[in-house]
Amino acid sequence: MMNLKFAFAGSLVAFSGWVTTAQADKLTLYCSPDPEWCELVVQTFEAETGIDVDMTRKSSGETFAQIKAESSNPKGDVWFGGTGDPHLQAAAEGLTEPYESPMRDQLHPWAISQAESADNKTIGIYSGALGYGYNTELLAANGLPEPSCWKDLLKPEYKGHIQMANPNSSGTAYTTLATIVQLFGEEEGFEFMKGLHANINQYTKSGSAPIKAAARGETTIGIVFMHDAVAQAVSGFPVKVVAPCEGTGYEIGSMSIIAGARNMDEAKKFYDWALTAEAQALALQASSYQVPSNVGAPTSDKSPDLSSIKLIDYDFVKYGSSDERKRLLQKWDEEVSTLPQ
Ligand code: S7P
Repeated sequence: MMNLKFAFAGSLVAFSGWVTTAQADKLTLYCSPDPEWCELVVQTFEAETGIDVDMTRKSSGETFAQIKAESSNPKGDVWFGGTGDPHLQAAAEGLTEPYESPMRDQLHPWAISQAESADNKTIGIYSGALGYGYNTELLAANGLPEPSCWKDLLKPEYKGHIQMANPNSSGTAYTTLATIVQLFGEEEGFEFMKGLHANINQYTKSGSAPIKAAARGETTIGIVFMHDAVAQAVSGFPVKVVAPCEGTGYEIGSMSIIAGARNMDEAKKFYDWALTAEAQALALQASSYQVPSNVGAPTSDKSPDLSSIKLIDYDFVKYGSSDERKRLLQKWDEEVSTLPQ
């Protein structure tokens, strides 16, 4: 007959082993691209690995703020997507963990240089150019001229017709601010932002919201990444995508492991998986038209062709640095957002 004492002890060992396994097989993911993409990534990763993912979708600036606020007791494991600047700031502030994935040799050089500029505490997962889009029907109904340049957006006839996100919460809008400063210089760039402010009807929290609103006729023009405008046009909305005539900035959408991640093994598993061509192909299935960083991942012929757009030499190191990002946001808060409209 079995010794009950040992049987009980044995089952305790088995039980505690099971608890350990169950706890280890999970991942807390902070996700900044569009919700449909985030959800598809989670479902596919869970199905392929059996790892349970607890995902929160927040814009890039908001996610940065959350990771910083939680830094003494980190709750997240991986930050997937969102514009590269706040990922670089997180790296500079020691909020993210260095990691060299075995998948690196499958990536475009721009994805690796993003990693190298941050001591491997982040990596590029996609790229896309900034621009804007407008609702062609609403533009015509209001008798407005077709804009094609950044400076067109300052014309008084567009008053109340333009939407962009708030650069504090949104990586897209911070990219807009940094792009304008790099294109026109800081003084003229801030004059531009003040003139633009006079025409803005709403600053949204999320970067892609303005073009979703334009698609549905709630605003005429939305300043967004061009791929976000393409997504609306492909869905059948009357949206025209504009690559501004003066040239424009771009993003290297990034991914980082959070320093002190509680589920480090799962975080690395997710990171390696997210760099595969198959995982990156999920973006297109979720109607996200960025250029993927894995050279073998498909790019849609509807994605903006970055080689045909006049791109500025966006200074990721400077505009992703902690001091510069804080300084520009504070200046925008004090000198632009407080102006009457
Ligand atoms: O998924 C589309 C996209 O534009 O969203 C990301 C962005 O960070 C999220 O929006 P926020 O501007 O609200 O932060 C981009 O990285 C991505 O291309």
